[in-house]
Amino acid sequence: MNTGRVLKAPENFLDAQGIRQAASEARQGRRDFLRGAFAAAAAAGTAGAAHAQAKGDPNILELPEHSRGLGQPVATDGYGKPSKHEANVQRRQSPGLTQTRQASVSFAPLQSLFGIVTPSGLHFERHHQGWWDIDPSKHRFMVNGLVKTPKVFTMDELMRLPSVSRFHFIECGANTGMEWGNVAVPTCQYTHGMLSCSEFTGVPLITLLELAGADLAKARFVLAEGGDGSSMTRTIPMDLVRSGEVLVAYGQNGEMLRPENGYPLRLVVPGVQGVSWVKYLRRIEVGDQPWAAKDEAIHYVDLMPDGTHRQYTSIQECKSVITTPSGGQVLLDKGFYSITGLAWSGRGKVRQVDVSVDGGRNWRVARLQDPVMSKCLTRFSLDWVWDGKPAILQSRARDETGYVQPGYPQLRAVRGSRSIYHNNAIQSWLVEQSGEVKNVQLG
Ligand SMILES: Nc1nc2c(c(=O)[nH]1)N[C@H]1C(S)=C(S)[C@@H](COP(=O)(O)O)O[C@H]1N2
Ligand SMILES: [Mo]
Repeated sequence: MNTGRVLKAPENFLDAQGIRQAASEARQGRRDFLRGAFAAAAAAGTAGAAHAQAKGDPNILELPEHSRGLGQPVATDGYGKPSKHEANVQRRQSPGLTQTRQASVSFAPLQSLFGIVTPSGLHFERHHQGWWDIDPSKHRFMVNGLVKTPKVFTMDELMRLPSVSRFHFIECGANTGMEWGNVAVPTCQYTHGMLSCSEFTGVPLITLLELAGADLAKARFVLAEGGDGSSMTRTIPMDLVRSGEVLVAYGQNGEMLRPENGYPLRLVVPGVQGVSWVKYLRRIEVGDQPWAAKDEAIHYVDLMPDGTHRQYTSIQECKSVITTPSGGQVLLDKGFYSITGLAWSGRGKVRQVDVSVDGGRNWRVARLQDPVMSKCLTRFSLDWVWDGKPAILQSRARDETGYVQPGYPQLRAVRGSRSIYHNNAIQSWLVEQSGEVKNVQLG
């Protein structure tokens, strides 16, 4: 059985010519390697390709420099960095989107990640008015509105309180937005990369409301306000806050939040679209009706087929994507591959993921990797032997409420075709006979 080899998509995903060139070089390298191995086997009179390969390969025959020389001393810059061989693994801006310096987005390289956690330096970014590196000693957080005593907290005061740490995904409501128009951006970094998952640490918002003596009988909503120039404000239902899930967070993956992700304080609203996870959080107001702020009246609304705007769509519905093999990658051989990807639901745990390799005619149940957590990314995988013929790979997730991720025809039947936000349709990757993987949309 061959062990499937996937060519990592090169730096410039959009350059199809470059991808082809790199794939052909990689294949040529493999042919030369095998030819050398068989020649060595013939010369040595041994049988067995594995043994022969080992015989001819200088990478196993010769002691490398790192086994003979002196290694580097401990890192002097104090904060570790990835291997220089991983320089291709980066956040990227989509060439298909208009960017200004202040209103910008970068996408996480989902195709290069393992497990469920997004390294903080690769977390996607979405800034409505640029990012800041705020001095935590000057940052203040205020609670006001329907409270007995409006309160102002320093970071020290917040960080003295009992904290919790929880793993959750964050997904921008605009993730996969370009696929509404069947733009077919080339890689899963651009189709699904406004998605990340971290362990967040902070204080449940309900604790802070109680400290301020919030009128919990009257309170129905809170308004969260950010400290950057975009004056990001979002209404959040009290039910989510009451559950204890909403966090006023300062920690991300064991360290303080990164500046791009809201340092020193951000709201974590599990299951809800990214825009409500207000960064540089400076104020929570308790109220009894929604505020209809600019970020919820004109942005992140869904244009429905009947011409009305659906407001306050907040929960990110169940969704999944295959990250390997995915668009821009190249399968170099026939044979065994581990199809793998991510599934998530804003309504709880992922219960099952089905994978199809024939465009949805047949489905097999994928393995879910532990741990499977609520409102968190879940890693799935499925064994596959590629026969070298064109194949269409799809994944379809189901969550613990029984909701099943829709195909494009089902999604469009409900949502029409003029949306920008909240696209959770099944993604299809076409594996061509050449091994190249392309983004395609089925019916
Ligand atoms: N203060 C503030 N909060 C914000 C934003 C912003 O621009 N300013 N962007 C929002 C949007 S639209 C998203 S998707 C998430 C992105 O979070 P990230 O940059 O940490 O990925 O933050 C949200 N919170
Ligand atoms: Mo967003």
